[in-house]
Amino acid sequence: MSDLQALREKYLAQIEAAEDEAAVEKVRIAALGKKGEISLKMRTLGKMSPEERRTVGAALNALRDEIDAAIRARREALADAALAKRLEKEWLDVTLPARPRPAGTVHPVSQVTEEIVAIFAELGFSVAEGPQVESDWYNFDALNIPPHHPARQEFDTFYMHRAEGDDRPPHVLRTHTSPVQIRAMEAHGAPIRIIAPGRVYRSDYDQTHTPMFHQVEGLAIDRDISMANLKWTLEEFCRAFFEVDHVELRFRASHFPFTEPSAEVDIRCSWEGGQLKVGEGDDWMEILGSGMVHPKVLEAGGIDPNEWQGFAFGLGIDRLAMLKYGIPDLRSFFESDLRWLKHYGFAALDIPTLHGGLGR
Ligand code: 2U9
Repeated sequence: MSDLQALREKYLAQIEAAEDEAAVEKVRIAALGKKGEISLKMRTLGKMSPEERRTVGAALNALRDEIDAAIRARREALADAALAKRLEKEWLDVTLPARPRPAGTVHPVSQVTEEIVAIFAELGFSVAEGPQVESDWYNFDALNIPPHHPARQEFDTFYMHRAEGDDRPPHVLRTHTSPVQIRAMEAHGAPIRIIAPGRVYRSDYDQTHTPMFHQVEGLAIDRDISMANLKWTLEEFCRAFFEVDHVELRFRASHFPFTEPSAEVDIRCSWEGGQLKVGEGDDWMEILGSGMVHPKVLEAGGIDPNEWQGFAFGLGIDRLAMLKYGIPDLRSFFESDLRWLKHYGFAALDIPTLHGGLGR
């Protein structure tokens, strides 16, 4: 039995001293492998007397189990140590801020368009869109601006080139989004409540004019719509857009070919220290044009003016963006200067809603 004790001590010491998996395996083979020392000893049991076999067999089994358990424990310890060593090198600091990624911004015109759409959606208006190249009928005639009417000159229109002999009707870059509303009237009839935001074009360029700019026009047609509905709608719009509880609007008689009567709308404001405040003060600022849709325009859209009437309005999105966000020069809007876009642009997730707040 004392040689078993010697074997036990020898192998347990070797297992303890094994520095890696290969060394452990070597010990396992030497002790418990097919030709291992303990396996060979087990084979000698057959030649023993039953008495001896029982005691030596039990002792050998116990020794084999003990060495097997020691090998397993050593393997586990080596694996734990290797993992600990790896983790020491491979740790991550999950508290580090993410690497900054260059992110684009939402242009103020897009942001303000979304703000306006959100407000009018709440008031029951749908968004309508249409082509930017229009026939002169949709852009002018249908809006009660016949050929040779002086208003055609006022619009500084861009005409599309037509080759000699091309007998298609003249086409223009739309000078307002009104043709979108004519098309919507044709397609859906009355009643209708829409806004038409989009790009429009006029040949003009200075600090407050660019040849391409953005408009929103609105149209509400029903059986008994009046200027009172127009006034309430525009007041609600201004309160929501400028984010103030109180606004005061002033309607000044004006003239547009497509509305009768027509009014330009001013909002009460102050300009203290160059800062615009809406709803208070002694100044008035013109913000939009409006009126009751001219019967001839209803007719052009296929709507019977004896049965239906409605209001319309138009406003410049770019100018509203300048006013709301304090942007001084309109021309800078379309220069694609990345520093300007970074400064005045909006975060992509800053989506305007009435409940979540419209602006910054
Ligand atoms: C239809 C009928 C009537 C739209 C209107 C205005 C008055 C107006 C200007 C505001 C600033 C253009 O961008 S701007 O220069 N617009 O003053 N627009 S009424 O009237 C319509 C539109 C469509 C079928």
